[in-house]
Amino acid sequence: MAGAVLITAMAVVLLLFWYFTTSTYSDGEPRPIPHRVPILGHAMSFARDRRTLVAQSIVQSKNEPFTLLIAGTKHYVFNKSAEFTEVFKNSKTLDSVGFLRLVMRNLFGINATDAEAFVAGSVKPILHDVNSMYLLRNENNAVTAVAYFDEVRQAVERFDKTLAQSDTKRITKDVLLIIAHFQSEPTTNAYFGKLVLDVDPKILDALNVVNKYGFWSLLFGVPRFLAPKPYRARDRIVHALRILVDAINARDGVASPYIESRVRQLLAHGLCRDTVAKDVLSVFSGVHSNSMPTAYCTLVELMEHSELIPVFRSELQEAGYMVTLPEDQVSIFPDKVPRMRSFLHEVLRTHNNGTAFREVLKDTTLLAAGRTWQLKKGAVVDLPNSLLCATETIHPEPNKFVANRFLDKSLGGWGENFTKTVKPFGGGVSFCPGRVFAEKQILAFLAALIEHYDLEVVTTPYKTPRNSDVDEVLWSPAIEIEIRKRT
Ligand code: HEM
Ligand SMILES: *[C@@H]1O[C@H](CO)[C@@H](O)[C@H](O)[C@H]1NC(C)=O
Ligand SMILES: *[C@@H]1O[C@H](CO)[C@@H](O)[C@H](O)[C@H]1NC(C)=O
Ligand SMILES: *[C@@H]1O[C@H](CO)[C@@H](O)[C@H](O)[C@H]1NC(C)=O
Ligand SMILES: CC(=O)N[C@H]1CO[C@H](CO)[C@@H](O)[C@@H]1O
Repeated sequence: MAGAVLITAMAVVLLLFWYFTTSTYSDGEPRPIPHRVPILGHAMSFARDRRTLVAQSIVQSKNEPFTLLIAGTKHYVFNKSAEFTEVFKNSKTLDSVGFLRLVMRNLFGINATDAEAFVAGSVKPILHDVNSMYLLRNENNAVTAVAYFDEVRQAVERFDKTLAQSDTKRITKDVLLIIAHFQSEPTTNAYFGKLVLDVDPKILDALNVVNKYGFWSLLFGVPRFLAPKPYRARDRIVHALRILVDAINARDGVASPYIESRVRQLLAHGLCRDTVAKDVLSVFSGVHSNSMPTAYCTLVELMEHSELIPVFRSELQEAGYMVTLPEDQVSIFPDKVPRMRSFLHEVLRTHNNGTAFREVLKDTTLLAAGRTWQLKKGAVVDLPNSLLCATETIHPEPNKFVANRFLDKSLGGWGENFTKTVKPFGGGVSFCPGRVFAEKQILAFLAALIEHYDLEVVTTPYKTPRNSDVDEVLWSPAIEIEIRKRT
């Protein structure tokens, strides 16, 4: 009897709780997708497989924007290009400040006061200006690009020596290690100077540990004793970068003009060296954590479409790659290799797994694609780029890998424009400022490999990673490639 009363009482409490915590929706909001579990809503399926959940919801809502309740927060999901553009434009009230705060504090370990200055205070404009000035302005961007092309050349020379000394004149190497040697180490030297790899030759391995074991646990603030590995790896990187900050503070010519300027401005602004080292960590992660997995997918896709290797080689020959000095290669990458460039963007499109987030800071009226939406303060806007990449009306035959999709029609391609449509680099105020370098970085890496070497995958069978998220690539089974000098 007492048991029955208790159960009834509990049921009443639960129902009241549910009633008071169930979100209500006004007419102008995107329609909610019904869920069974109160408050948590779609949280479980969102965590398990976001792509499928969103795709099913789109079908259910007949291609209209919709709302998913996730752990008590409304997520408005849009997937039309015009809606993306409008959301990006409303950057005053639709902003990712909360997410960025989490990134600065938890992922990079910057203290609360300083993190606030980075995401919303006086440091924000400094970073915006230094990024625009050095990463986006052509003449400045070219300085680091040239340093990188020369580092790639040196990496080829070093590898040639090792190859010549080997008995069989062939070396089998894991794809991750190929990228470390021909792309990530050259990038590290070009941006941060030789000092960093001198101080810690294993610093890139430490970044892989952070990305493989720690990205989500660090981001969500899992305590150190539960995830000691990524915390230790992060400390190790910050330690090396702290030495770099000291060196930049003491003398000229230690790192690229971009990094030197960034570090000096932050120090002059009064930030302590520890915080500045952690800011350099954010750039260190920025130059590697998206480019490395993209290069990985690009190389593996090229192995699968090996008929393209001769096509790319003749494009490179026509561009004069082998007779062009590193300081003149900015004229080649990306403009003189349109076929390789189209291929890279098709890899980005087909392996894109990203969602851009914006928090609704104030009630906002959004006018997009001929409709008006009321977005309520406290909700989150989700822009799943990965779905845009798979939309038929934007990219005909979206499930087909078309190497020439982004090649001009006059050159026999499909003539799609990646800057208009594909959004692997995000958009709006957080549009990746590294995108100009990223293209040069990956194209020059690929060019050096195919021009100097014959490559053959020796792992059978092997599986191309489904997406170019860094953790996906680091967790996927190793692929080995045999490398021989091209004759
Ligand atoms: C294929 C390579 C790359 C991809 C796909 C990529 C993608 C992205 C995306 C999607 C964002 C925006 C995140 C958001 O909206 O919250 C971003 C931000 C950023 N990226 Fe990249 N990135 C790449 C390479 C690079 C490189 C090489 C650099 C540096 C040279 C770089 C530097 C940055 C920085 C500094 C930000 C932060 C911008 C800000 O919020 O102010 N990225 N990247
Ligand atoms: C939204 O995404 C789905 C992919 O799941 C696609 O079929 C649909 O056409 C997209 N709608 C628009 C308007 O982009
Ligand atoms: C955070 O670091 C700054 C130096 O960059 C220091 O002045 C400040 O006191 C620190 N704040 C906290 C809360 O530890
Ligand atoms: C592609 O689209 C972008 C942005 O809309 C535009 O600036 C650029 O000129 C276009 N390129 C071509 C080749 O149409
Ligand atoms: C947003 C998105 O598309 N996420 C997907 C990324 O890839 C993993 C597995 O490869 C999926 O489970 C996610 O849904």
